[in-house]
Amino acid sequence: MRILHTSDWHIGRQFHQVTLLEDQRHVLQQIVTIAKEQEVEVVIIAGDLYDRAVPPASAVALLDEILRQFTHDLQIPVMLISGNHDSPERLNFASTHLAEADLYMLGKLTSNIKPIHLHDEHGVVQFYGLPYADPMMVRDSFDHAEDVKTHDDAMRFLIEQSAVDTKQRNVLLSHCFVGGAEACDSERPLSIGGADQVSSAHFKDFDYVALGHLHGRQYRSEAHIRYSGSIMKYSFSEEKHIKSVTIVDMDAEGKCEIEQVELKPLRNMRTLEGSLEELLEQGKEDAHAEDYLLIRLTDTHAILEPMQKLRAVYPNVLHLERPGLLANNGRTTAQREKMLKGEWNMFEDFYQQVHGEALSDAQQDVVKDILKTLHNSEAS
Ligand SMILES: [Mn+2]
Repeated sequence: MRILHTSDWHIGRQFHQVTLLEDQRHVLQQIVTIAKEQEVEVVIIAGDLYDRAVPPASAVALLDEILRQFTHDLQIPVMLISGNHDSPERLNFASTHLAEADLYMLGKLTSNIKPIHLHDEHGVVQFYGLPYADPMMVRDSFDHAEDVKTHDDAMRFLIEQSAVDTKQRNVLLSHCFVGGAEACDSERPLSIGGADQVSSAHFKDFDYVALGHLHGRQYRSEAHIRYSGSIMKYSFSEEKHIKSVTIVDMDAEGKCEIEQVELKPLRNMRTLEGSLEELLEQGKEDAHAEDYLLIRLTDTHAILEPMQKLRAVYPNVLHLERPGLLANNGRTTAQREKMLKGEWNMFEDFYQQVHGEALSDAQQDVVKDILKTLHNSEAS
């Protein structure tokens, strides 16, 4: 059986007040194309379909459009679970009816965990989907679950309840944090202080484990226990990530061959460092000037409206850092003298930029007087 595993779509997410919907449509459309070209037999999505429990209408419309292309246009079954960003009840809406159309939306945990059966030429493959649930939700959903205190307890309990028939081939979908895995800045922690991690030992009865939650693609302890990673970069800490979907070929014995197919973003996320002058110059030649950028300006003097100047060549600068200024702005007593000079130099630069000429001698005296008065009143 050929499976396409993806997760962490986060449809409707904003990044530094910019909506990413167009970028998300671009990569989701690629996933539809990959599913078609690779002739996959099922698409599985391991949680965080939406970025928020109450997603904007435009996000709901985009998910609807993509799911329709899979299940209706291409006739590929889709199975998905909720993640910690999704609302279990909302994702579960009309799921019984949708299942009749091969769209399996497992939004909400129930006390009756039953696999979905899909068939290939070798027989049945059982797909177990565990919607995201914290320990309290597990205690509320089951009798006799009062001992479930941690996420690890919850996973052990849910797998026991699943009563997996190991004579069949089995696939698990889960949205969780497997111990020792590598996190990044765009994931919302499941709980504070490391109590959110689960052991990969719970997954021994499964031939493939499709994980969601962590946004960097990676596997844990064995190659078939893996995170597909998010569909695009959602923080600058993911700058070096390669985003992809995972294609899994499962043979008659349940052995898996794994391939990762890269996704190409509409706009990449990058960090640029240099002086304003250098960056403005290289921006003119930059074929990817539309990328989402974090810019670190190395200039040590004050600059008037640097963001506006940068956006003239790089329209999607989202964040600006001034390491050059920080280096100049130490606040120890020993550096007080230097700081006074720093303020003076900054004002000189500022005046020069606004008026296009330097301060006259008389103006210099006035500014120096003002600075002295300010510092004296601060000292007293
Ligand atoms: Mn996520």
